[in-house]
Amino acid sequence: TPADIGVIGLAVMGRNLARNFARHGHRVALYNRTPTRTRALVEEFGKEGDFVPAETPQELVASLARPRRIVIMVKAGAPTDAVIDEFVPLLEPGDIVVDGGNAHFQDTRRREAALRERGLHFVGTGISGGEEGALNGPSIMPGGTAEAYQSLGPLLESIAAQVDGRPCCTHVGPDGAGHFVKMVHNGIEYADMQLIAEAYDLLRHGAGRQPAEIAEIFQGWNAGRLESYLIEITAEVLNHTDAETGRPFVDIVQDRAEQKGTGRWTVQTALDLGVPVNGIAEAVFARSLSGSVALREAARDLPGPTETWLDSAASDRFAEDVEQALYASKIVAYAQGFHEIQAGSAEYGWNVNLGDMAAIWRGGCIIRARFLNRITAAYQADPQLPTLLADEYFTKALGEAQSAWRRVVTTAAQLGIPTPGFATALAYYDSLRANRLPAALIQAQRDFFGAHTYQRVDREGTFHTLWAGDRSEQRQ
Ligand code: NBP
Repeated sequence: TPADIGVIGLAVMGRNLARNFARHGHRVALYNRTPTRTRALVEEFGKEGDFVPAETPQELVASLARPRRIVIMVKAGAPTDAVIDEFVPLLEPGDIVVDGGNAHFQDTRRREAALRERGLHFVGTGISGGEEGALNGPSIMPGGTAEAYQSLGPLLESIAAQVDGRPCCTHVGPDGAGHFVKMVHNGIEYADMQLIAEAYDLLRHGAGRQPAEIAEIFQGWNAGRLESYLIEITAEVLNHTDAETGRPFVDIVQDRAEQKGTGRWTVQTALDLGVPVNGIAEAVFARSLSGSVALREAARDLPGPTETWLDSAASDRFAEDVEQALYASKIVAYAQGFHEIQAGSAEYGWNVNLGDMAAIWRGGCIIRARFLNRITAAYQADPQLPTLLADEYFTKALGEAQSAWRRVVTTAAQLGIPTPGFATALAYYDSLRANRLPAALIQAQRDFFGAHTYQRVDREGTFHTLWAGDRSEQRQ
């Protein structure tokens, strides 16, 4: 019997995805450039399901039912193009090529257009959840045509994480939509991690709590509205003791955060679209700053405040304030990410359903969290909502949190503890709220030095003041 699906690229992700398909009763054809990986998979996990190993691309293609469905799971970039070029000549119109790697959505748009010319479906698919998710149920964000999804959807939905009986997989939209949404998902993940790290830092260095005590606080938060995978694993990390030194594990890890690039893409794309994603940008910059060894070394002796700890009474209250600040800042970061998806969807004509995106992130992926239900509800109530902050539930939550949030940002500044994520989220909130922004002054400055013109609050038209002359106003 022919195979239901083929998986190309059997490193950690491809291997686990192939096993996941097989465990769900699908017959899975396997191919990897280096055949030892293919053989190892069958040897170790052959009993888990129905595998058809292939040693050449031709063999893989010949083993598949039509229309053929193949999932490419290789390193993003040039390797993905190499694999596409190798397989495309062997395929026939109607066949479906899925790229499950972390491709840039513009690459996906290019590849989709090229394969469409040949009558092939190209489905750029975001897959989140890492190694573990790939095996036990990831969150899956497929782009491409609706026709391709009809054939592919049931297979992907069967291996996706399930929450409340619903698979964490849905057709996101045409061409690059799936990879765009995955990119923003990762950007939000950066922001979420940064905010959690700041909360830890404040409790550790402001309230004087030890890592194990902070783990307990996080466990408490995880029983409430902040319940999420990231809070849960944070508590586990903080509870972990280094076997060698007996010290808290968090203290023996070098304080330099690395990055693979999807956070940077999210910010670069936001800049191109003109969408303010301050929280995500600060998170990317915070990682860059942490890794700037020479910069930090050169600045180590800069003076700080004299007051550096809270007294114990204040520190008890402070933990509650930090919970409020974290929730509020997290809402802002997600609002910015969803704004970017909305803008990308409008720019490229994808018609992405924002509420569905929050729904398929409820399981399988790194940012899975209880409060995503609230985002789905917000977009169900108003699919055109200009910002999540304007949704009734979120407006209320932010209103309740704002005093504590302000206290946290103020205290952090007084104690000299950097909280770029909390601070920029609050600045975004206050900027959106403002009746008048000082942008009026900036526009006036631009008119002064560059005759860039301005519009008036009291009548229509475009104006310029003759700053170097008699300062009379001209209508343009
Ligand atoms: P890697 O990203 O480490 O890629 C290794 C695979 O790519 C191997 O199968 C390798 O074959 C193959 N490959 C390379 Br490299 N160059 C090739 C070429 N020119 N032709 C054919 N095959 C080539 O694997 P991974 O960590 O499993 O990730 C796979 C994809 O999934 C990536 O795009 C990644 O960004 C994405 N992703 C990863 C995670 C995660 O948590 N790791 C999560 C979500 C998405 P070989 O065995 O012959 O060298």
